[in-house]
Order: sequence, then structure tokens, then C-alpha cells
Amino acid sequence: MIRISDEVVREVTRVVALETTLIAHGFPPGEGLEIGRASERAVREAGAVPATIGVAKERVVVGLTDDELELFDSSARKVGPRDLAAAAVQGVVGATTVGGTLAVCKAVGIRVMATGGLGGVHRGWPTPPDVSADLQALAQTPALVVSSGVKSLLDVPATSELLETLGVPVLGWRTDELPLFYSAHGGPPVSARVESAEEAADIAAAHWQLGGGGLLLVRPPDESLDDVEPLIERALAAADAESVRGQAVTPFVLAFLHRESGGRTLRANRELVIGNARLAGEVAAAR
Ligand code: PSU
Ligand code: MN
Repeated sequence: MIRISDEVVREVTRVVALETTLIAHGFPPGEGLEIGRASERAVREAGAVPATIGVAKERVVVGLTDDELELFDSSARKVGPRDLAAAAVQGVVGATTVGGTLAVCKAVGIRVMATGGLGGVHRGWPTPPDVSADLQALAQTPALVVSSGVKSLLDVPATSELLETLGVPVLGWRTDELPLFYSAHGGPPVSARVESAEEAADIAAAHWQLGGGGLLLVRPPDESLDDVEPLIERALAAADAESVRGQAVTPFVLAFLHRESGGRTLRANRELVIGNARLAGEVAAAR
């Protein structure tokens, strides 16, 4: 049921897992594929081995081929931890979220992953009563995830509190604050600050020796966009007005931001995803 590429089998201690939801649903059509490929290159340039994970051909695939990446367009089903088995058995193309990707990492022993933003607690909780399965998967999987914080449309302070409750260390990459995805500043404090990939790898190893699960390594965007929050509020109001719900909210909000910012959020999103892949590669190479 799981297909692992030969390279991932050989190099599993140096592997960085990459998700496919970003490729299929995180960017405008076509761009996600290019960003997925650029992320793989960034991992290699850092001295590690990329394994993009998704469901295809009745298998959970660890290390999709370059051709197979093209299957992950907006028609792919979004696959979280609970959806993996059904997607594989039923033969659908399944784009794995952070949580879905981590569930696979746990099954095959991959210890490092990269993404853009982690899922979490939605604004206005408990209406909607929406908390991403990413959080539980992270708590239960001994892996370090590099992100630029959590998705920008979430309730960031509530998500940060829940990460503490779940015992997930939040390591700030040369920062004391949880990045707000597009913006480097203004987030809640991290649980520890790190200055190097080696230091992050050492803390992760120590955490696992203590029986711990996942860790988040949060990297601020290189260029901080500090005027996006009002746009996010407008995007969420527009989604509400148009009765956009559930899984459709993130793509709607991202498309709104990309349009209304004149493409600035799209460029920032691209840069941070690739930068996170590079840093994850450095951590994997330092293990
Ligand atoms: N961050 C983004 N775009 C995305 C996601 C995160 O900027 O598309 C995806 C990731 O795959 C993440 C998922 O795991 O959204 C979380 O979705 P949900 O809230 O439905 O669990
Ligand atoms: Mn959700």
C-alpha cells in the first residue's frame, strides 16, 4: 500500500518530506507544480533528499516522480491523516496536508518536513468548530516541521496556546516571535530560539530521546509584509458573505489575497515555501 522510492529507502535519515496539498490547492493553477519542483531543488542544494508525498495509483507514495507531481492539480482530493487509507484503497489522487504527510512520515520513519503554514485553530472558534488535524498529527509524530508559522487566516494566539497544550516545542529560527506567515513580527513568543540548523537538529534529537513527538521550527519570511492583516479580514468577510465553508476557505482566501495585493502575497508565499524547504534540508543534513 506504501511505495517508497529507492533513494528515500537508502537515504532515509537525510530525507525531507514535502506535502502535495500546497502543490494542488495552495497556489494558482500551474504555479504549485513549479513551486513543488523548486522546493525539491532547494532541499537537494542544502545536501538532503526530498520526498514529496501523496496518494496516487492506489498507493501512498513517498518520493513522487517528477511526472507524477503533475497529477496534483486542483482536482486532487485534499487528504488529511484520516483520509489516507480510503484514498489509497479507492484509487483517488490524494494531495496530503501537513497532517496527512506527517502520518506517512510516522509510518516510514522520516524525521524532517517542510511546508508554508501549519493548520490550526480557525478564527471565531467554536463557530466554525474547525481545528486542523495538523496539530494532533504533529503532536503524535516524531518529526521536525519547518514552517513560517501557521496559516495566516487562523487565530494565531489560540493555535500557539494549543501547541503548548499538546507539548509541541516551537523553535524560532533566529527569532523570539512566532512569524505571522507574511509578516515577521507581532506573533506570540516561541518556546525557544535557535541560531543554527545544528542546534535545531540537536534539540529535536534530545526531544525524541525524552519520548517527545513533533517540533515546529518557524522561519520568518525574508521580506516581511506588514500590511496584509486588513486584507485577510476582508477576505474572510467575503468568504462568509459568499457562504464559502470548510476546505474551500483556504484556497478562496489565498486567491483573494493574491489578487488584492497585486501578487505580492503570491511572491512572498512562493519565497517562504522554498526557503523553508532549504532550511529543512539543512536540518536534515545536520542530523
Ligand atoms: N498553508 C497555506 N496553504 C495551504 C495550506 C497551508 O498557505 O494550502 C494547507 C496545508 O496542506 C495544511 C492544510 O496542512 O492547508 C491545513 O488544512 P486544514 O485547515 O483543512 O487542516
Ligand atoms: Mn480545517
